Amino acid sequence: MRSWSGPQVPRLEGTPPVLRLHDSATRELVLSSPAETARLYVCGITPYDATHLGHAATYLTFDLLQRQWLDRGLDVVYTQNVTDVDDPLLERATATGVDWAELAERETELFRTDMEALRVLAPAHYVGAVESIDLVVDLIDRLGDSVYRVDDDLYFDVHADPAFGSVSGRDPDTMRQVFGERGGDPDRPGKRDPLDCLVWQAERPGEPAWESRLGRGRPGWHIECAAIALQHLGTDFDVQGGGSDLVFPHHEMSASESRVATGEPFARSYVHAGMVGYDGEKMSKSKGNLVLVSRLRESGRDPMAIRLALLAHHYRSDWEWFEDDLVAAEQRLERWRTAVARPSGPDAEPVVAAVREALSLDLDAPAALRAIDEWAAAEGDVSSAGAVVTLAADALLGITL
Ligand code: 5CA
Ligand code: ZN
Repeated sequence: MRSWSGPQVPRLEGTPPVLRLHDSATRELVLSSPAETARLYVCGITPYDATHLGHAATYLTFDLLQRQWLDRGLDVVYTQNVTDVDDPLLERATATGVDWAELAERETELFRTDMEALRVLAPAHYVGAVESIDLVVDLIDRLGDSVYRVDDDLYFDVHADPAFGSVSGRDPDTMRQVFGERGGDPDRPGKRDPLDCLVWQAERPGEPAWESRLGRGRPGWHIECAAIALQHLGTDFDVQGGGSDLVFPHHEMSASESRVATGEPFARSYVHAGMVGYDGEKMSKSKGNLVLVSRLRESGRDPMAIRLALLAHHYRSDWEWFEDDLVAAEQRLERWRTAVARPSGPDAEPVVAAVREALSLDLDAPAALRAIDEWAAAEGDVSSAGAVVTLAADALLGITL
């Protein structure tokens, strides 16, 4: 699948402090110190509707993370998938009378355009489920005896993985409940364990299917991400990322499947962004309570203000979107732009250090923004300061002033 063209990230002088990130698996801050290359997998969209601010906030989180690694002189290999065949996509296509593949292509294109506008760094590998079917089939083969049939469908036996449960830390009862709420089928007769997940779904009437040695069918969701991540990053990569709605079952299952197939750890850390709400509920395509990036752009809102509005919330918090957030971000952007355009300002070195410090501690963007606010509100006589702050806002926050 074609990626988008992300921005170039300028290099800054000096060295940032060590980077700490919250890992969902250990529920602790862990050191992120890849040797030379940082490897990142982020779960991509299911393209049946346009990008909303919740998606954008999640992708911005991992954009900030990459900028942290880049600031430390590391190379980043970033892989993201597109779930371009799955139940919600097929249901939407049927309900609206459009071809599922056309719907997926159209919404993926809109997503790319939104990401470009928001200056989100592009993945090196942007990979669809459909183009990865052979990878999925190979990975299912590697699962050996841990895969079994229910009718013509294939399931993964979660008991094959002694470490099952280690990503989410949830107990079996909670897992069972959440599994049912998030696309799983705990009550299907014939499964060894209610939590066992589908890896290959045999062809259903009227649905797309692909020929394979497993029979005609299509990939399960979790194995799709496991296969794509392993192919493009290998095992034991640095960070598996996504929104917190993916901790269980999605990231739990992908990690388990991968561990059983390879005998190696999947990711070193699991990093999750909080959920953005709107009108009192999680913003979601299925509920339809959406604020779309593309609509805001069409109505003339500056993408940099949208970006700033999202960065004003810590990535791990759940928060609700209000129109005022964008107004406040527009005012902040205006203050910053005025401040960097002054003939001189306060020394930039302390503010760059403060921004780095904030982001190094679990990507605390709100604290980073406050540091620039303070610089912008103060007076000083350093003539290069505006240019340095402009460069730092670009490199570390992705904001062009
Ligand atoms: N295709 C799968 C992942 S493999 C999927 O979850 N697609 S999605 O389109 O539903 O979501 C895309 C990304 O946005 C996921 O990382 C998801 O966790 C995140 N996301 C979805 N809704 C929200 C929200 N309201 N707030 C923050 N992030 C969200
Ligand atoms: Zn995924």
